[in-house]
Amino acid sequence: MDIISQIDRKLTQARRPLIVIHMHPDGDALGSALALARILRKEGKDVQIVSPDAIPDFLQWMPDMDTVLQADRHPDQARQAFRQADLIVMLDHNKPSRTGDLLEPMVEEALKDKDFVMIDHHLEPDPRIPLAWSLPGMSSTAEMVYDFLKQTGRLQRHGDPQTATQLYTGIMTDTGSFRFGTTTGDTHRAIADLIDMGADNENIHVRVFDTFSYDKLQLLAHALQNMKYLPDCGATYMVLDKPTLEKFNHRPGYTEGIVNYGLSLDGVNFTALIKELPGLDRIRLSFRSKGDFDVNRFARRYFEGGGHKNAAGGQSFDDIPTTVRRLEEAIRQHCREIAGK
Ligand SMILES: [Mn+2]
Repeated sequence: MDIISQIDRKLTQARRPLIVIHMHPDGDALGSALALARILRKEGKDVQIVSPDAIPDFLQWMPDMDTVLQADRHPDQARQAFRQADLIVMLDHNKPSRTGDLLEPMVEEALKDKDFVMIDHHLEPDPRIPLAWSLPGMSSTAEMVYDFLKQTGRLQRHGDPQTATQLYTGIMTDTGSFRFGTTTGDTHRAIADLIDMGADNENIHVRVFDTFSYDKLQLLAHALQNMKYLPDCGATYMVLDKPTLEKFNHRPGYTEGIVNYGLSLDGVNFTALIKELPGLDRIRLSFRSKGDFDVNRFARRYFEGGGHKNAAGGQSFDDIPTTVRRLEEAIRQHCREIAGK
């Protein structure tokens, strides 16, 4: 039996599936989880989505968002949800550690005696999950969930404008509005189908991209004003330290998308964003690239991270000046490679 049929059977048998997503959830994690949950609820299942932490403001509007349990605010309810679940569904992440310090032990505990399935597009899925449908070449987990729901006939039976909106948002956000290299004809065919099903594409773009607060726009301006440019390497990077983020009243999701501006400069093939988020014991880094330079490998090698070829994340336990120095050294190491010379 192929993996889709096996996952289909597990979901059909489950009565209380729990869908867990990664920390700092993005449009893809939430879109995939909300759509799958909505369809499974129509099949009479008692579904719980658990998010490790807060939902960014620009995604709050998504249909059914009030059904998501935020674990850092309700840890006891999260614990209870894990105990009660008869199937754990990992979406848009490849290993339990991606769920953060609070949820990881709950996921690990569940691994001992509960069934698991995973649908994900990150490299190297945890080998302890036997029913892992992992396609690292895919644009998004939402496109995989679309394929899954379509191939199992669920989307045709239960799909509605809300499901279409959830999946559309997931695919749109993870493809940079259908422009990254992972966007295929199949991606566009899925999107066309979702628009036919009632996804209001214009409205979704407005809600995700044109709802900045004044503070967030000022934060972006600050980041751009202070961008470092290494023209000989075709690289840029930006730094948002804690005082800066606090000055602009940082909220979850505020730094979303800022990193992409570093790549919009002509001739630049690599960019990084260094973030010293308030309340976190480490510095987070985001990496983006155009073309051949592999930021997944870069993130793994220098900053204990990973992700995709053209979009990845990492972390640093050093302070800002040391992290900046390490980043510059790493960029210099790969200068010619990044510049494509
Ligand atoms: Mn994703």
